[in-house]
Amino acid sequence: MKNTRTFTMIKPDAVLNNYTGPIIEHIEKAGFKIIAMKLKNLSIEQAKQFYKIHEEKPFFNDLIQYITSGPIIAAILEKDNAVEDFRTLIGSTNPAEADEGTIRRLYAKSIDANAIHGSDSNENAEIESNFHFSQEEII
Ligand code: 3AN
Repeated sequence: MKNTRTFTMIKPDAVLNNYTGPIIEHIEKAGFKIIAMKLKNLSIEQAKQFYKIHEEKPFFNDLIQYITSGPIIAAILEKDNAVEDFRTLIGSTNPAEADEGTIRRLYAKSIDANAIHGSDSNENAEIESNFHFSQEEII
């Protein structure tokens, strides 16, 4: 994927707390264009595949249980320097360490329920986008 797209997922804690609207507004105000979006429940199998990179980690089972505990919103976003700028916008993995004004600082409760995901590289942005969307679903 070019340097102009990233993949995001608004996680179950944020969806269930009705933070979807404020988070999407925050993203759009930062200059990102939504080019694909859907609300869905992940199956256990899909969650394990999506987080395969973490399967050896001690928090893996909790992560799978959490991410399948309610609906997520998957989206593809477009902007120059999308991956890096979006990681800056969401803040550190641990919301307690996230900068003031970042999405995780504003809307996340804890490191394991941290409101939002953002791809960490152009390569992963492409893999994650293709995991959730077919070509026809992308504007
Ligand atoms: P990020 O989402 O900031 O890229 P990753 O990719 O390292 O963070 O981790 C993926 C997800 O795994 C995190 N969003 C978080 O939900 C969970 N996670 C990461 N590290 C921990 C940890 N030390 N304890 C519990 N959950 C964690």
